[in-house]
Amino acid sequence: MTLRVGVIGTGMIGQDHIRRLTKVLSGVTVTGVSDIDATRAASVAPAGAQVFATAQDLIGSDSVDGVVICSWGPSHEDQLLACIAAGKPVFCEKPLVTSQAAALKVMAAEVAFGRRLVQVGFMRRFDADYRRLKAVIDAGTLGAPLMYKSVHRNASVPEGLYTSEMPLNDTLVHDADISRWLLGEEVAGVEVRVPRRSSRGGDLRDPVVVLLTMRSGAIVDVEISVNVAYGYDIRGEVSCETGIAALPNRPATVITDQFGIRQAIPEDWRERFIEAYDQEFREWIAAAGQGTATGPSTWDGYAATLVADAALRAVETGGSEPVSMCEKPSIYFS
Ligand code: NAD
Ligand code: ISE
Repeated sequence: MTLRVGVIGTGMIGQDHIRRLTKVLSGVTVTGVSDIDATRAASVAPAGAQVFATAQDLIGSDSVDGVVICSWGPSHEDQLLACIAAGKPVFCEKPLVTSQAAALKVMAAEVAFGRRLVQVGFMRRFDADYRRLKAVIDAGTLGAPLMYKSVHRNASVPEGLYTSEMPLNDTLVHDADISRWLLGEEVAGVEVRVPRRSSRGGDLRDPVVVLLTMRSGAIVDVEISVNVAYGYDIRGEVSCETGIAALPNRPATVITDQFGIRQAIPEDWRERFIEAYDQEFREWIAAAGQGTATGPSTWDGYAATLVADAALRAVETGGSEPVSMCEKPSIYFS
C-alpha cells in the first residue's frame, strides 16, 4: 500500500522532506502541500500534488492518509489537533508545540482518541551513531552514566528571524530529548549560564550553557552556540562509572594541500543528519500505514517543552528551575 501524504509548511525543512518523500523513500507519495505562502507551496509542489489553500483543507482531504507538519512552531498546536480529530497519523517537526498548555491539550486529544497518532521530529534518535552510543550505555558495561556533555553548534541562524529565546525554546529541545533518551530518565531541574556574547550574532544571546539535572542526579551540560561560522558541529560524550562513551567524528575525506591536512564539516543539519531523517521517515511511514505512530511521542514533545519553559525561566531568575511532569498516560509506555 502507498501512503498518501500531505505536507504543511514548504520552507527549508519542508522542501527537504518533500525531496526525501518523493525521491528517496518508497511506499509513499506526496499528494498535497499547503503553506501560508501559497506561491512557495505551488513552486515546490511535486508533480500531481494538489496545492491546498489552508492546512485544515489538506488535513481534511480524502486524498491525504498522513500529514507532515513543517510549519513554524506556534502553528503546530492547531494543526496537530486537526490531524488527531481527523484520526490521521501525523509527523510533526520539532518543537511539538511552544507551551506547556498546548502540549497538554494535544496529549489529552491523543489520549481521548485512544492510540498514538503523533511522531515528533527528534531525528537524532534515528542517527546510527547515537543509536550505537545508546546501545553501549544500555549494555551497562561502563557502569551507570553520571554526566553527559552535549555540544550543539550551528554555523549561523537566520538574522532577525532567530531570536534570543530560540537557543532555549527551539534549539535546546534536541539536546533535552536526546539526553532523556540516552540516559533513560526525565529532567528534574534546569539552570542556564550566559557566557561572553559572540559578536557575530548582534544582540542575540549566544552562546548559552544549560545544565540539566536528571532525576537520578546525573548532570547534562549543553553548549548551544548558533553562530560559529565553521559549520554544524554536534558532539556528545557520556561519562560513566568506569569509562567514557562518545559520538565519533563523522568520517569525511581527508584533504591534504597547501592549507594543511583537513576534513570537511557538515554545513547544516540537512547534511549532518541526512540518513537520520531518512530513517525517521521510514519508521513513520511503516507505522502510519498501520494507522498509528512510533518513535518520539507527544509525551517526549511535552517533556522537551517543559525543559524549554524551565530554561527560559532560569535565564531570568539565574537559579535552578524545577521541571514537574503530569502522570504519563498509558499510550506512551512502549
Ligand atoms: P521555514 O521558515 O524555512 O519554513 C516554514 C514554512 O512554514 C514557511 O514556508 C511558512 O510560510 C510556513 N508556515 C508558517 N506557518 C504556517 C501555517 N500556519 N500554515 C502553513 N504554513 C505555514 O522554517 P524551517 O526551518 O523549515 O522550520 C520549520 C519547522 O521545522 C520548525 O518547527 C523548525 O523548528 C523545524 N526544523 C527542524 C529541524 C530538525 O533538525 N529537525 C531543522 C530545521 C527546522
Ligand atoms: C533547527 O530548527 C533545528 O532543528 C536544527 O536541528 C538545530 O540545530 C537548529 O538550531 C534549529 O534552529
